[in-house]
Amino acid sequence: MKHLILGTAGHIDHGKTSLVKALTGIDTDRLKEEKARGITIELGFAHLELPGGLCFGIVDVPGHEKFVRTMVAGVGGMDLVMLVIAADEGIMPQTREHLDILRLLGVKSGLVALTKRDTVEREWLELVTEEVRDFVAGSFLEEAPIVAVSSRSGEGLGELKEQLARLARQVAEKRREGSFRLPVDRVFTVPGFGTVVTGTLLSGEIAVGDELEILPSGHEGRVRGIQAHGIKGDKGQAGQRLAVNLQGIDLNEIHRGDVVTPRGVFHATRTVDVQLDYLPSAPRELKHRATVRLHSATYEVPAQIILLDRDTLQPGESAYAQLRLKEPALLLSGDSYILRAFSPQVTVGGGVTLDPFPPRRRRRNEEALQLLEAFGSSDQQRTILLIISQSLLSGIAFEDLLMRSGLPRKIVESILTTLLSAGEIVQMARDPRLFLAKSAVETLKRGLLQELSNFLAANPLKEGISKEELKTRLPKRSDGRFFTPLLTALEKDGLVVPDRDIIRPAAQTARPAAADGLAGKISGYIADAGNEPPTIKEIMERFRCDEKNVRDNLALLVRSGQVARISSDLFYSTATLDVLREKLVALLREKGEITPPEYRELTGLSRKFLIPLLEYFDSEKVTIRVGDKRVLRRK
Ligand SMILES: Nc1nc2c(ncn2[C@@H]2O[C@H](COP(=O)(O)OP(=O)(O)OP(=O)(O)O)[C@@H](O)[C@H]2O)c(=O)[nH]1
Ligand SMILES: [Mg+2]
Repeated sequence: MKHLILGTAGHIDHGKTSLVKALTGIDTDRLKEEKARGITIELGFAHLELPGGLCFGIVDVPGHEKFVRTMVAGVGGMDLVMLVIAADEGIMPQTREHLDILRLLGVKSGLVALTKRDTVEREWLELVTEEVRDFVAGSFLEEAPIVAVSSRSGEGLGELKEQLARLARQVAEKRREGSFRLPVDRVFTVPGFGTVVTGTLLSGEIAVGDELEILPSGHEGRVRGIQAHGIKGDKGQAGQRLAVNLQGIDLNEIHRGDVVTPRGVFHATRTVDVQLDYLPSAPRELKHRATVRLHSATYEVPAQIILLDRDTLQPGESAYAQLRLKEPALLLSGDSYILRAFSPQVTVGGGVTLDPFPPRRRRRNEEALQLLEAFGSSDQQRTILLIISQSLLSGIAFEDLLMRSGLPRKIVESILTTLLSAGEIVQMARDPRLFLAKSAVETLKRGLLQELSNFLAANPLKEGISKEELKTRLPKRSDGRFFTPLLTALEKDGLVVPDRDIIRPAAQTARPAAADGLAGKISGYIADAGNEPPTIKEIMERFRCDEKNVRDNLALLVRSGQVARISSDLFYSTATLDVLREKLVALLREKGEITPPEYRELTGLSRKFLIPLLEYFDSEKVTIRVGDKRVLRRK
């Protein structure tokens, strides 16, 4: 069975509801007020089966200009439309406005029903038919059948059904794959069952027991029961009108305009980039920052318009724009919307959502416009690549890519495979999968190499940087999870060499400080000075270098074991120190204890060297101080 949604549209009193009743036997005007006033106020629902396995859910909309917002909510799921024009009155204001709305909301197929056939003469009918032909020229109804019918006499109904069946066979059913979206058009309670919502399922499949989430509120519940066209079932599929009984959701927690979705799949947004068509019939130019009412699916929300590449938009022009919504709403890439002015309350434009989660950027940004162009074209690979490359150094996760692109999972998967094997993008993490553009990976790699060389320049005697330290030097806008794969890539490129927890540059064989031989000279200078080695200052003066350089070289000599650090300002050659230590130990073995003057006598050292040396030997656990004497420390 092929499931499609057939909708009505057209001016008030032109016979939409009567036509639905004539086709289905169902009177969709249920409300007392509708009966009393003879007009449709709320959306009406019926269903019709036609030979050849065709099942239509029918949505009957109100024609009154006060209820255009209700009409818009009804258009959301329509696959086919019957634009109803009364033969006696012809084209009227809401005939025009409804056709604009159908067009902007992306309805692709339908026909014109010239109703009240019984009230006009043949010549008049021909005249009106001509007028209608002109009216629909250039729209999706340009080639559509125009069928004259009378709901009163039944004339033309047979042909109408035939034409509907013919069109229905050409229309593709809604996407059954993907996650379900059910925009709510009615909410009520059924005693003993609780909250029930109705709507047209836009995509996917919904089944009894499914865990669900209401967007944008985030309330969570479960599907308790489903009815399609009044018949109970365990599931509903895209293109069907459904009544869904919700468990765990109170009546006051869900309203028309909300969307029922699986739990944790979609996110509402407050900013969207769109393609905007401003209608030729709009009463005045559209200014940057103007506020209008946005309608999509079954909701409406005030939105400010940011014109991305100009300051005003004239009636009849199109542009890229950003819509900043006053409240969050679910809007996916590819979703249509319309815009209505606050005063006068008329439809002024609409179009298609391109980027539902645009990054913050300035107006007139070339990259933004490029991405929107890609979104608008059918070049899905380019769109995905631009999204990834414009996510710069932070990259983007697979699920976010799905949300952002609005493309089916399978397609995104296969595009990613192509881009990965072409080397245009790189997968940087597994769970969740994170992707970076090749250029971003190169930038990050270069950045790490630069950090490594900055570090070595500041610490000339170190051989490399610790992994930990290098990781903290990743750019803030990047992601810590990228560090390991970046490092692995640098190793593979032969640019760095890991040495346990230290990362060394591969090219560097000789250490920078040793290269100019300064360390060797200092070492020789200290060794030659014997028991009374030079101060830091003296070394600086001797070799005409700054203190940092001297200290770095001393640190290197200490590490290599040529020199020993006695205090912050006193360095002995290790050979000299060994002799001094031996003398001290020998004397202590002999005498048991020693005072500083006795040690001075033994070595001939001045006080300047003596005290730090004795303290050094204490700290080295050779000696231990007892009062003003030293004794050997025993184990
Ligand atoms: N003679 C004649 N009258 C019709 C025909 N179809 C509808 N009418 C009458 O036109 C009036 C309006 O019909 P509806 O079907 O309520 O019109 P509608 O387009 O649904 O109106 P709204 O929903 O309020 O926009 C009613 O009095 C109908 O009886 C028809 O084919 N012939
Ligand atoms: Mg009606």
